[in-house]
Amino acid sequence: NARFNHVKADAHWQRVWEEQGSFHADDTSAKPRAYVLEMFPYPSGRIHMGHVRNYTMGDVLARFRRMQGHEVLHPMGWDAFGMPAENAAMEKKVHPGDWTRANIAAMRGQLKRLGFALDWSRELATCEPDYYGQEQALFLDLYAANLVYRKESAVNWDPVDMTVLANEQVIDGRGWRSGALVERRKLSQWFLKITDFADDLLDGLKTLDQWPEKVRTMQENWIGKSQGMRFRFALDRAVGDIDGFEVFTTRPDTLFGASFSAIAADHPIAQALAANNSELAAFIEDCKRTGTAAAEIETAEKKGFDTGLSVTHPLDPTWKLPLFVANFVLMEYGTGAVFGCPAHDQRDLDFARKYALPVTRVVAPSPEEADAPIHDEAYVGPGRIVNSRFLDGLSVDEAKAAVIARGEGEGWGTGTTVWRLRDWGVSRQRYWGTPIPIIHCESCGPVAVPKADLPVVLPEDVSFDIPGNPLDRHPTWKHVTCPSCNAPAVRETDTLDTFVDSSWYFIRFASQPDDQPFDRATAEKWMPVGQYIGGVEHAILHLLYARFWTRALERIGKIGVKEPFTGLFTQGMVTHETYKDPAGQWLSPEDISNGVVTATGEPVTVGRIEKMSKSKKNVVDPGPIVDQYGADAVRWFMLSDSPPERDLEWTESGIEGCWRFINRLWRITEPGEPAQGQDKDLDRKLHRAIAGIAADIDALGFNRAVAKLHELTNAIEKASPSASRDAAARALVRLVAPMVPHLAEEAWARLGETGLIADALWPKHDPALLVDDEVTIALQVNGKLRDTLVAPKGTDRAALEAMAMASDKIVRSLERAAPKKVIVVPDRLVNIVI
Ligand code: ANZ
Ligand code: ZN
Repeated sequence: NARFNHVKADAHWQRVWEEQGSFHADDTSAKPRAYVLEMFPYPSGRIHMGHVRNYTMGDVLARFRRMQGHEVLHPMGWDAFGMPAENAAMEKKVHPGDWTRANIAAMRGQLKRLGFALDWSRELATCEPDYYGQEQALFLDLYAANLVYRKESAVNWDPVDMTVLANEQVIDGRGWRSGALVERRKLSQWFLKITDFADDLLDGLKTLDQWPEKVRTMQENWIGKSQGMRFRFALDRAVGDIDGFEVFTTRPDTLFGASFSAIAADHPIAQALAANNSELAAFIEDCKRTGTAAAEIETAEKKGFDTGLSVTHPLDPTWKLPLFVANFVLMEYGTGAVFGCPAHDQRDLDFARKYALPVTRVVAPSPEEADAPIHDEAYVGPGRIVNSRFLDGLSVDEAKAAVIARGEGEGWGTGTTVWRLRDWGVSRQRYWGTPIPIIHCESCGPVAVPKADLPVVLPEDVSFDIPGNPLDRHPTWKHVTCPSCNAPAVRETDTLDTFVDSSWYFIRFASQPDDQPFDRATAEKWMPVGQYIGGVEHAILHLLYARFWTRALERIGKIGVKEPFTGLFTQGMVTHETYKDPAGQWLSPEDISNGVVTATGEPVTVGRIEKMSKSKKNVVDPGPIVDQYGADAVRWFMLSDSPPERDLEWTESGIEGCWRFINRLWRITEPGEPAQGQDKDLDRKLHRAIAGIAADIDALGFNRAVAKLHELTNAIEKASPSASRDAAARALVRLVAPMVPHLAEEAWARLGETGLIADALWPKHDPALLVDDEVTIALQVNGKLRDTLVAPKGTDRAALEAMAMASDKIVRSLERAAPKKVIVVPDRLVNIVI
């Protein structure tokens, strides 16, 4: 059997592992624990190469930790709520639950065929009541602790589909499906008080030294702590009884660059003015049609309405600024009013150009640029203050402090700490999500569903034939009695943002009792996750929400952990060449044979190497590849070549190379007649590999570990028969086991070893064999380096002295002088004093 039979071996060992419960994590084990977790997948229908790469990395680490004697928790589950299931329901007329569960079944099968060392007994799906019911319980705990509240807030409303759209579903101001102009609407929505933890979330980042720097910076910027100011503008003419208003700024240093002030369309002053100004009223209506997404406000044309009023500059009573109502000022943010500084804010600059307002530079990167004109781009960089009277020459931060001090001294303004972070709006007007466990009663207001009545289960009998939220129009589901007064009442029909589901699943993996979200003591045995692995696309939201949720649970005494993930690794993407036909249409790799379009014989243009995506048709489905080459070859491919944080290009030749390597491993681990004799060189190579590969896997340097395994394999192949060679081949099986576990089990059994390699320990290395046999000795005369020599390690003093005296360079340096003293430090140096 010169060839490794992956078809047989894969199925066999996967069954054995399952039967023996090999990867069952034991809560009561006395061993040191390791919690290895990859971000759980959304059950879209198929496992893709990105999943394979992600889960292979986690699997190697999990298996390696087991070999190091750890009790490992390595679970898998499904982030199973969300929009695509509802889209499928609308398009294919299948129930979101049926669609999701079928996808889970298919993907579970695919994952199992890759032989991941997962504890399937802990599998969970967020769409099942046993999970989301416990999430509802946690939501109510947070509600009771005042970390949940309800507030009016603007949403993107699609007037044709009669539905709320997520920011991603608004494209150029229009609903992605209906194409209708999206409106801003106010709805009462549920919020989680993440801002309560802003400082702590920021501080905590400092402790996360096993997170990528990049991710920590992204979170820091997202939280966005800075110094700001609120101050009052006096109106030149009162509007009703309003004689001024407050503005909020993060750049008080630029106050001398002000050229206008602006208020939101729904600011009380704008509303009051619109009451007898139909033109303004029409403008306000128009403003409501801009979406709420920051990106959208950024790109929408800046429009304003000149109220004819003006305000007084707080640092100069003779200086008047015109007052506009502007579409880019939001009522929900700050005070709903701003001063505009076109030179240093892009929105203000666009606005100023449109309405011919002055543009004055007040920050310059260098003294020479104090009067450098501003063209199309606002200057938002660092520098010193110019054209600003008493602020001239100060840095931006010094000037901020100076203006705040002046405002506070004179009583027209106050400094504030400002956060970019907003509270987390979790209400979604969707069916396929966790029902928010609240009942609205006319007399009692919002009332928590009693815990005994949880879970609030989603009704199955819903239709997606007409737009809107099926929970809302369900004939009976929402009609209940008020838990506190028994009057007729209605359920909340909003469901939770699916990011809530993924904010605590890692705790539920650690402990999943039936009667509560988790058992504190058991959860704490595993938590925090030692190594979390996933895509960098989750660098901000998911990771921040999970950090928040864990802190919130800590605050209410549910768990003694604040940071959920000690180590974080963000892996690169899997890429592939792209192809086009002569008409410029994307072609999938399957449409091509021998460089031409199979169907037509037309030539194929090979395009750039890009992330696998459906739109570019460069997706390679792992399923058939696993059939053809086996799980181990695919796993090996995922670990080879590229560092794990970089992109990895999928190629046919690459996977073939992996398959050939698997077969080489298979051949050199074949037992033969035991050979005699020692091969010191091979011994040393083996022990270096044992230590080196362990260090590489520890540092998630999988490609480096793979390179070392190639080297060792070459060395074993080249070595003549010896006891050392037999031992090296035997050890090799253990060294490759985390990466190619099916081959390793098969080879292990063939070598006559008892037990599974899944239960075997990592080989021990002999530290003595890691050290070099030869050392470089420094040769000095009066402490000055004159020459070096290479000597066997442990060479004695007399021999070293003799070798030094024989050096030409030393002889020349001595200039015939007689040595007074010779100092020899074995393995290090010889110093001749003259
Ligand atoms: C004057 C100024 C000068 C500003 C300058 C910026 C640059 P971030 O950093 O995103 O928090 N702003 C304040 N309230 C607003 C609102 N309700 N709607 C729209 N914009 C508003 O943004 C803070 C800045 O956004 C504030 O600082 C304010 O413009 C504007 F060179 O004040 B600034
Ligand atoms: Zn009531």
